[in-house]
Amino acid sequence: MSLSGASRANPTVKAILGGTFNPPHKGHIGAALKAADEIGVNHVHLMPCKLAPHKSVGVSESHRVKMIELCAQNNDRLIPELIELTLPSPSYTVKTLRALKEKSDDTICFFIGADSLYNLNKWYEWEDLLDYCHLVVMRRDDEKFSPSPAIQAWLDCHVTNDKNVIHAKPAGHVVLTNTPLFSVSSTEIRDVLASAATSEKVGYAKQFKC
Ligand code: DND
Repeated sequence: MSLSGASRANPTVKAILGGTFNPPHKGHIGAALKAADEIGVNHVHLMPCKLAPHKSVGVSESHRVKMIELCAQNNDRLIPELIELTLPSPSYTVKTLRALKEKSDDTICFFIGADSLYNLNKWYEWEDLLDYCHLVVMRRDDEKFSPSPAIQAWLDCHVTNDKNVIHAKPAGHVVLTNTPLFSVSSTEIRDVLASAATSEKVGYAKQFKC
């Protein structure tokens, strides 16, 4: 890991949205770009997992990567981050963050939706996540964030309203953003595409493409 004085004094903040991305959609991209705006970061790295730790994925890794690359081609604020394809499976986020920190001293802001926050205590070594990153949480289905008491207790220790902390400290904080609600999910898109006729599929894909 590089610990040069220059990079510590003026660290680069790298925003990463990890996902299964089956498929990626406007909810992922729209919310992530708004969250990036809120914390004052221009680019968002889209990081597809190799093998999801928590669900089975019925589409190939190469197909999901291709979709991420198409998103990045359509928007120069988006950059593919393919490190998880090179790491052992399943893609545990804490292990990925460690690997990223081995490569670079960048401050990492790991973006998650509120639904991921509510399940965070099921993630592998979840209480170590903030050793390596800040977590930036995007709204999902509700204006408010309403986690379980266990997550709320943890959140109370780490949440900050000061978004400048992201740029001043290397890790350890949670930011709850004011991103608008994007009521779309990969599950919904898969369900519609599975049942739609070809012409409807094209229209629906256009509606939700990034
Ligand atoms: P998902 O399968 O939820 O991704 O995985 C998200 C990340 O969590 C990936 O990097 C996983 O490897 C990691 N994870 C999950 C579970 C366990 C562990 C790690 C572990 O280490 O044990 P999706 O493609 O479904 O969604 C990507 C992100 O976008 C999620 O955080 C989701 O909440 C969010 N999202 C939205 N945010 C705002 N508005 C919407 C959204 N739709 C999805 N409409």
